[in-house]
Amino acid sequence: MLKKMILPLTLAAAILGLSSAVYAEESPAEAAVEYRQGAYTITKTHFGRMGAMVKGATEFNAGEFKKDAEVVAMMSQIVGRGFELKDSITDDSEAKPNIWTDPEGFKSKLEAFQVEAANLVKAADTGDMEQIKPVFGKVAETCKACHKEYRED
Ligand code: ASC
Repeated sequence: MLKKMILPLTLAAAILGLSSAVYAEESPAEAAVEYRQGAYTITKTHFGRMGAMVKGATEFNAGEFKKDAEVVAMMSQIVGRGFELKDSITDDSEAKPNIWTDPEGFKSKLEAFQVEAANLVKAADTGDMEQIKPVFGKVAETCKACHKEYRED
């Protein structure tokens, strides 16, 4: 009887072990870091597409530019959610602790990004690269300003 149980029990243990490895629970901090990195990856992708058009590395397409600007503006409203968990820093993270010790400063940098990203959508509506270019530069400055204080290089 006991012997008969060895195989099924071993199998059951193996399956449980496997599934707990596959569905390993992330810590809340790991989940927050992944959320932020996902949001910033999307932001960077669309910001990069616009940057290539601004530089003339790819041909300017007003419709695509507008869509990219809209995604960046949307992400600017979302990324802050990824910092809600206090001190959510892992080995993977480049976030600096002052995000949570200087929340007002961090918030003002985030809001500057939101304002300029929304302005870029308006500029994109003109379809005029001459009007878009300076506003794109302003958005880039808000990225840099926040990274300078709140991201490890
Ligand atoms: C990017 C990227 C940033 C910003 C910043 C703008 O494409 O990854 O962090 O633009 O360099 O100045």
